[in-house]
Amino acid sequence: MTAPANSESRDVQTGVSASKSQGLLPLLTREGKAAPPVRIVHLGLGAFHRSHQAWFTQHSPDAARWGIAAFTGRQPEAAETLAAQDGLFTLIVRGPDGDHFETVQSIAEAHSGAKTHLLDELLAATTTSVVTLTITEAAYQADGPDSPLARLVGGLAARRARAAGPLAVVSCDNVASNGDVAQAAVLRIAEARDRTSGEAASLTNWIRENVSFVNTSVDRITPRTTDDDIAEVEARCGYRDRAVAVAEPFANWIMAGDFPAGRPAWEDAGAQFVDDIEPFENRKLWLLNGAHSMLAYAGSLRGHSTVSDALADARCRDAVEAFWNEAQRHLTTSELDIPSYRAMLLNRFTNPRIAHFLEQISADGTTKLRMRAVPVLTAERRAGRSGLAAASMLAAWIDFVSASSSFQDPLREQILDALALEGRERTANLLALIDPSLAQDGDITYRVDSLLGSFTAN
Ligand code: CS2
Repeated sequence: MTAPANSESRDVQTGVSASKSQGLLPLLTREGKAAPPVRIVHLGLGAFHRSHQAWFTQHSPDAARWGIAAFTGRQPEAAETLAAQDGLFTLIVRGPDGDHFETVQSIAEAHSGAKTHLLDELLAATTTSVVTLTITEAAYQADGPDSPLARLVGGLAARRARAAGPLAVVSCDNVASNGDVAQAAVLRIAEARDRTSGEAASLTNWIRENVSFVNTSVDRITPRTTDDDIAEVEARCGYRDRAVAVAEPFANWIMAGDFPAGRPAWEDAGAQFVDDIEPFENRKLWLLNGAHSMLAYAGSLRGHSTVSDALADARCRDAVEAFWNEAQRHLTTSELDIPSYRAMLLNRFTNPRIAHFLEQISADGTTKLRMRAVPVLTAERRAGRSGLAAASMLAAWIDFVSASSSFQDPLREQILDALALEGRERTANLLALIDPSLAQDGDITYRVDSLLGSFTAN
């Protein structure tokens, strides 16, 4: 959806600090005006949080009552930049015909994730009702004491100690059943804490009884902000903003679950609340994100650098369409309306003004493909078919990590070890890092192995 008509989307001059120094344009700030009171805590302050949850909150009719305190992963920089602007930032909504600028005001505070005492304080406040997460797909498996979910558990312990009541945790990462996965990870961490704390009453039980984990499907293409985008805001809006985010006009947020302490009226900003989220989440993860991963690996191998460039290459486009054909056999709920969803995706991907870099998408392949390619391959195999297109995505990933020295992945070291092997064993070991069940199926290894090199061949 695009910005609702009642949004405060346009007065770009509002909130510009009058103090000019050394000929610089004034910095975007609130100019002493109050921020909305914090009732949402966010972990994982990045561009997607700004273009999605912060934007939906801003567009809710009760936005004035719902401020966000957003924490970065660990590094302080993004928080410092945003804090210097009182949490304000410009969203460039980049449509096919031009840019639209919007000052988003819903982030009331921005903090470094390292400030755990502050996180504890905010989570222990009765006024805090919702925690949103964009901590990356890979972080749901990270168990270290300093992982974002460990910090969340620390905050929940503080909330329990203060008897501050229930709240909702809303995972906004591209993970299948993201709320359930978040819940399982949080309970695992809480159980470990209970074992060492020696307390009679358990934190685990408190979380079970008081914390609702909402499942969501989130969608808005948010390419990395460039220096040109920052310069464009200076030129067009007349202020300096170091926290600009860029996104396509489309935005979608589907949720299923309870909000025991309330929430903004996000439905009035276009969010949907459903009882059964699984079909919607599969449609998005398989069709949108699956196509993205296909293009990221096949497209990079064929020398392309953006989604739209890769899609203009018939070999890549055919691979995407073939994968969609396989995936859609398992997306049968009628309200999913797959033909229009596919058509809309092609439109979104070919927005000529969005440079969505494949490099950004190619990171963390083991985690992403587990959610994007494996379910389709498994479903195809179960139906007695080969899952050729899904297998070709896996082969493209293997070729990609073989060719790239700088790929990012939480399992990078294990990938490098497996890459040193040879033949079918090498393929099986690499597939096992995505999902052990893949390597146990000899036919899959054989098929993926035989597809290696297909995107690099002429
Ligand atoms: C992309 C997603 O980087 C990626 O893995 O597939 O970030 C994608 O752009 C978003 O999910 C779109 O909503």
